[in-house]
Amino acid sequence: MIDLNATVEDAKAAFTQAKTPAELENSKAQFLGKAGRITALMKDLAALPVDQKKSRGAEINLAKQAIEAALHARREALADAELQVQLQAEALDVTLPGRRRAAGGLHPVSLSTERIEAIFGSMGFEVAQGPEIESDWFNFTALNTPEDHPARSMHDTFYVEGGTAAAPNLLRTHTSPVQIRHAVQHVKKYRHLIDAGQTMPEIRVIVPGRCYRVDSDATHSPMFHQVEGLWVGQNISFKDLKVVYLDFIQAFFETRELDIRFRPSFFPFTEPSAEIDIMFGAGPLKGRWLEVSGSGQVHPNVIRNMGLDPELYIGFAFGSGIDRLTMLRYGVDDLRLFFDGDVRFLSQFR
Ligand code: 2U9
Repeated sequence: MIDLNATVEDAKAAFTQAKTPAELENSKAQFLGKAGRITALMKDLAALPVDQKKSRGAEINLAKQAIEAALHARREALADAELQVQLQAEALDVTLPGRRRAAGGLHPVSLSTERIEAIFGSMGFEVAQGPEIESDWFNFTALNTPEDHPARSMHDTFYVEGGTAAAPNLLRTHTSPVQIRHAVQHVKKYRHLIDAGQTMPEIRVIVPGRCYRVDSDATHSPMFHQVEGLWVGQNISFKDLKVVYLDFIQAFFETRELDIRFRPSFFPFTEPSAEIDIMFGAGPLKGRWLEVSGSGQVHPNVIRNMGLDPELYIGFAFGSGIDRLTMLRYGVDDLRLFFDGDVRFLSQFR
């Protein structure tokens, strides 16, 4: 008679040999399947005498249960092993530092613009904004620029669609048109005082913003940033321009060791006009005169275009390149770095 213990041991050994669930199911068939060894043992029962059938049947059942238990245990072991492999493959190191979102920061030109607004704000200047697409009247004509002035040529100015041949539209070449717009609004608001012979509150405004010119090299960009200032009243002179600009530029560069000088110049919108140079008394730029601004006393024709009488109102204006001031402040030697969008450069200003 076949040894049931040996059959159980054979089954256990075969199950242990099975390294995958598929191999295990094959082994199971050899013992518990239709053509398996337990089924064969059951069939043999029929040939036994009645008195042995019951006890042999019970023994076979016990053997079958032992094989089923071994099968079940091996199934669990294989499933466990599979899970372990999967867990290892998908393991997360929860102690790794998370991926932080890098903190953003303002562009150096924006940092300068905020500084400039704060400094002039402390001197009582308003900050005005206006359109970047301008009419030829606000950009040139109102600013006393002759019809045949070279700045109006298509070599220097970007003309855009939307105007007429007589009144073309363009990308503003400076922020001066915003000052004209601001002055016209201001004068309209105080017209009743002016007409009654009373004193109008002074116009004191700066206009920072983007400007456009057909120009491109290491020191010129087709889009650049300018700040222009305007102070108009009944008794505003070049002397006021000098103290305002000196105070501004010393605050901007955070040093009192900074001198300024005025050199005669020409602009259509100011008369007389001057370039403003600065010289540091210390630091890497010490001792060199650097041109940073144009300026002048507002031309009588421009005062008239604001709706004011140039016999009664007078003022000064200046215009500085914010990009250039920013280059000097941070020691940047190529203007194009401001417009490349390279994070390695920009992140230094965070
Ligand atoms: C009004 C009247 C006059 C603004 C002025 C300049 C001189 C000037 C340049 C400096 C460097 C432009 O960015 S830049 O290339 N600007 O030289 N700007 S006076 O004069 C005005 C403005 C508005 C109503």
